[in-house]
Amino acid sequence: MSDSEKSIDLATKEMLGLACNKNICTAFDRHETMEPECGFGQLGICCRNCVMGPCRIDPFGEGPQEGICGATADTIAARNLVRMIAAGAAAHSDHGRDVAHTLLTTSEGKTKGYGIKGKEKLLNLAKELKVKIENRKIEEVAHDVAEKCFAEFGQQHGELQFTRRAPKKRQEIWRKNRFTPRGIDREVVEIMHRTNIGVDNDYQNILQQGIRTSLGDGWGGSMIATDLQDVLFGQPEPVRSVSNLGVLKEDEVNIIVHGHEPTLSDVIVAASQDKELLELAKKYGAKGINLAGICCTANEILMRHGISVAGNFLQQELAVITGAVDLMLVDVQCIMPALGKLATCFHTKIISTSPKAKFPGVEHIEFSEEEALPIAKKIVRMAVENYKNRKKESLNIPKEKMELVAGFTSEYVFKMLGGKYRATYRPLNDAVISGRLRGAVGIVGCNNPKIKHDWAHIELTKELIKNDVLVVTTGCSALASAKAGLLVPEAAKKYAGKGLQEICEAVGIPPVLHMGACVDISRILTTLCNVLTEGGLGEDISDLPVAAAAPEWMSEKAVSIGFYAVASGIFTVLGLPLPVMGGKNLTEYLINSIENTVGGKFAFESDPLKAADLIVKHLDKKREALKLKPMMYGE
Ligand code: SF4
Ligand code: MSK
Repeated sequence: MSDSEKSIDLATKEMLGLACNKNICTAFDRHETMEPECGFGQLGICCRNCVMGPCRIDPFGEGPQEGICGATADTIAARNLVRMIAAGAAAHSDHGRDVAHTLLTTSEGKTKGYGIKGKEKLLNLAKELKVKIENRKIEEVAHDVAEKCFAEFGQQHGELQFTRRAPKKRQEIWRKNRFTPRGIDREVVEIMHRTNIGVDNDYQNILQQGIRTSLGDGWGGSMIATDLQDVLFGQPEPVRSVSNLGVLKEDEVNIIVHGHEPTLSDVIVAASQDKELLELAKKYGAKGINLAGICCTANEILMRHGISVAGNFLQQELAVITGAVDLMLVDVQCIMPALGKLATCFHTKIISTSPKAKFPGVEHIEFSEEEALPIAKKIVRMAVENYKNRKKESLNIPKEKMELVAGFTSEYVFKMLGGKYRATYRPLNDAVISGRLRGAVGIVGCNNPKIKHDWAHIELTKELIKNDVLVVTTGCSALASAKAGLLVPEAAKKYAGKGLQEICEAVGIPPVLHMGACVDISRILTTLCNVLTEGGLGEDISDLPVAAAAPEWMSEKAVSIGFYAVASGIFTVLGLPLPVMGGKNLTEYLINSIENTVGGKFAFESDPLKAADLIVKHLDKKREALKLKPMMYGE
C-alpha cells in the first residue's frame, strides 16, 4: 500500500514517507507484515480459556464444530466478546477510580498541584449523591462525594447511582432484563467467572452479563471519571486551539503528553508555565516550552486549557519521527510499546509514569498525586535539558496545522443554543421537531491501520452534517475532525446542510461538536437525558432520532462503549465488525434481535457513505415514529 493510501492526513503521509526513507517501521508497516490475519481470531472462534485447547471451530463446516468441552461457535465467540467488554470497562472504570482517589486526597489536603475548580458541579453531584452540603466546607463535601463514588466500584447489590439519570422507561428495561449494574467491579469479575470453562454456555445469557458490565462503564466508571474530572480540573468551556503535527515548534522545547488520565497532564500544563523552567529553556537556547497532546490526554488538556493537539492514535510514532519531540510522557491506555525502541533512533526521551504501565527500555518516573507538581516540574526540566541534544539534521516538522474549537459539554453547549439568557435545551428540541435538524449522531473511537487513517471518520462526518445531522464527537475521531477543519464554526457554511447551517450561524457553533475524551461519551448520554427531559421527543433514548458510530475502532474500550450505547437504546454502526462473525446466531442477535429487548442494535459497515445512509434512514424512521415535521429543506 502506498503512503497516500494509508491516510488522508497530509502530515501523516509526509511522515510516513520520511519513515520509509529512513527505514523506520511504524504501525502502518507492522500491520502489513501481519497479513493475512488469522481468520479464526477475526471471526472470534478460537478459544484458549483452558489448556485442553486451544480449540478452534472450522468456519466452513468441514472440521470441528465444537471445542473439546463441547463449546459451540456462538458460545466461544460470545465468551471472547464479553471478555473484551470486561477489559474495556475495566480500563475506563479504573480511570474513574483514579480520579476519585485524586479528589479524595485533594479534599484531605494531601496533594500538591490540585484544587477543586468545579465547585458548582461538585455541589450538584453532592445533591444527587445525597451528600450533606449545608454548613460544610467544600473539602468536606468533596471528601464525601469521592467516597460515595468509590463505593460504586465495590457495591455488591442494588443499582449504580448514575443509572438513575436515565429515563424511567430505560431503567425499567434494564431492571426487567437484569441489565442494571450492581457494582462496577462486580460486573467485570462476573464476566471473568462466567467465561471460565464450564460456567455460562448460553450466548444470550453471556451477553446479558456483557451488557450489564458495559452499562457499569458508561453509566458508572466513565461517568464518574468525567464528573469528578470536571470537579477537580473545572468544567470545560468552548476554547480555540490548533491541531496536527505542525503544532510542534522548531525553536521551543516540545513536550508531548500521551495517554488518558488528566491527573498528571493537568499539572504538566502548570509546570510548563513555571518561570524558572522557562528561564532554563531560554538558557539552553529555546524560545519557550511547547506542550501538545496525543490521544485522549490531548482532549483533556485541550478542552480545559486550550493546549494544542499533535495528533491521534496512529500519529504517536510519527510525532517522534519529527525529531522535534524532546520528551513524551505517557500514562495509561493506547500507548504503543513500539515507542520505546523507536525513541532510541532519536533524541526523544519517553517517560512512563503509571505503576500500571511500564515499557521495556523506557525510563519510569512514578507519578503520585501527593507530589504531583514537583514530579511534573522534574519531568519538564528533563525535557528542557534534552533540548540541547536535538539533532538539526533529524528535524522534520510537517507544516500542517488546523484551527479548532473544542470543549462542549452537556451543561454548556445546548444551553448556549438558547442564548445566555434562556439557558434551555428547548431550541435544540425545537430544531429537531421542526425539521431544521434531522437528529444527532455521536462519532467516536480510534484509528486502525486496517482503514485508511482518518478517512472513515471524515467521510462519515461530512456526509452526516450535509444531511442536517448535528455530529458530536470524542476521542481520536474528534481529533480527526479537528485536523480536517470540521471543528470550526466556518465549517458549517462549507459542509453542512442548510438547516444545520442556520443553527450553527445563529449560535456561532461548529457543525461538529468536540465533547472530550473517550470517557466523556458519558457527556453524550447525559445530553440525551436532558433532551428527553426538555420534552417533545419521546420518553426514552430509543425514541430519539440519534445514532452512534465508531468508523475506525480498534480498542476493547470501544467494544464496551458500543455495548452501552446499544443497551441505552442507540443504533450503533461499527466500521469494522465485532469479532463474532463465526457465531452465526450471535451475529444475528447483535445486528437484529437485540433491538427487541433494548431498542438499539449494531450494524457493521466499513464504507462510510453506506454507514451514513444507514444512519440517515434510521433517524428518519425515528422521526416518523415521533410524527415529527418533514425536513425543512427537503430530504
Ligand atoms: Fe477448548 Fe472448551 Fe477449553 Fe475453550 S474452554 S479451550 S473450547 S476445551
Ligand atoms: S484514545 S481508545 S485510540 S479513541 Fe481514547 Fe483514541 Fe481509541 Fe485510544
